[in-house]
Amino acid sequence: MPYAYDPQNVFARILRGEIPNKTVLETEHTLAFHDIAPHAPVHVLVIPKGPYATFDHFAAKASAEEILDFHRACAKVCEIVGVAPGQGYRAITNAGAHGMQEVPHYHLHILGGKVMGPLIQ
Ligand code: DGP
Repeated sequence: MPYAYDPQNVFARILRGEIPNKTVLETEHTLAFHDIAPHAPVHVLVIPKGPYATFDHFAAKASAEEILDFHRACAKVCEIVGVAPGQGYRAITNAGAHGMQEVPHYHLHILGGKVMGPLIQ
């Protein structure tokens, strides 16, 4: 089955400028902004600008340039918000129903500013 993408999802609307965001970093292929409901003192979402629904969709279909840009942007975000080099952080992504993904546009959560606790609760 081909990968599907819903262009009405909230992050697509942020990318189109229809919903405001608190931007941390913007590059050619990537946008990073503060989560609206943070789970930690630092909670940034990093998203590709392209129409990718999940991590596996992005990893399978994005260009090498997009993938490099995304990961370099993640590293830069960690530096900007002061978690690396430093005390560290957690980077996670949720995918699909079992991952309890809420917004169907691939995003990496970067969480820090406190000890994060066990991964699985
Ligand atoms: P996930 O469950 O992995 O799909 O996480 C979605 C995250 O997106 C969740 O932590 C809340 C955040 N979020 C939802 N809507 C908005 C929004 O309009 N703006 C911002 N900045 N974050 C949002």
